[in-house]
Amino acid sequence: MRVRERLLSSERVVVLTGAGVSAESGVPTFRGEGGLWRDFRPEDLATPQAFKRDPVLVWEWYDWRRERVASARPNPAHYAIAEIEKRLSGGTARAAKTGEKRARHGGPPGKSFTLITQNVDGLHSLAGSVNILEIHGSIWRVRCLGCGRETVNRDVPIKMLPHCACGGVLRPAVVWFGEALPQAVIEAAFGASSGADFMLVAGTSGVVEPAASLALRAKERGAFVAEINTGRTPLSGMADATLHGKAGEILPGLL
Ligand code: BJW
Ligand code: ZN
Repeated sequence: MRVRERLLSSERVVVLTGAGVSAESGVPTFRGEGGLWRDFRPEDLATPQAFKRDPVLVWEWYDWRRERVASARPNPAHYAIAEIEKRLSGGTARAAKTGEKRARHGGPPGKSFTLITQNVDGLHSLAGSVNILEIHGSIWRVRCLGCGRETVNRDVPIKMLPHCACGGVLRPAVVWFGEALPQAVIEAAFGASSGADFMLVAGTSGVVEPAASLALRAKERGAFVAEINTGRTPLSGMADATLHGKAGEILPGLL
């Protein structure tokens, strides 16, 4: 069965996305040609130790990225993913979360859709996706190292060095190397992956854990796994279908 038919006839669909999905919006990826890790070392910028050593340097890097993301718009890949959610939930994407529209308008019964994203840019929400698990946090949220409070902050540029009302230093509310992912979010992601009958893995290098294991879990539990990527990844070998090319070109074709 072709990927498109599989997708639309599946009952519990999970989409796992990575930086490649935002590449066509002008948001730089991490690895590969033009990737952020070509010019910057992750250990200097994306670890708690780096922030402790030089919080201004780390914030300057995030400020630069926030500025780029602020002017980025969702691309056809983001919109196609939002449309998949909408179709599976029988109406608006919001119905996927509330089940309301499905109940009222008789959309496909018993279908579920979960978007698991490693991206911190918020472009999936802007495109209309609703049931989203942001497993690596959000570039638009900050967390206080003093009181632990997490808030939305959309200032571009952000005031250097940002502080909380309690006097504590604020950090980006993203997940750095060596840090645990938000427990409830990663548990929900493993739950959805374990129960999926179809998983679409798009635009991720599949090298960062535990994100990559979500695809392996879905496969282990019997899901059909399809991958969309411009290149091969460590997940390509186990995928049931690999669609080679740009997410913004392939995804709309699945609808
Ligand atoms: C296109 C395209 C187009 C391009 N269309 N495709 C097991 C084994 C080995 C190591 C570990 C392990 N378990 C844990 C680790 C350590 C580490 C890890 O995974 N290291 C590996 C890299 C070796 N993991 C962690 O540290 C994680 N934490 C953890 O496990 O904690 C344990 C713990 C438990 C309890 C207490 C304490 C600790 C945390 C990982 C956090 C990752 N953080 C980052 C930064 C987020 C914030 C920010 O954005 O600044 O997340 S790193 C970066 O990588 C970012 C991304 O979300 C993530 C994944 O990258 P992604 O999305 O795959 O992007 P790219 O650029 O790598 O790939 C893009 C792909 O798209 C490519 O394949 C292209 O071909 C493709 N593409 N254009 C389609 N148009
Ligand atoms: Zn505080």
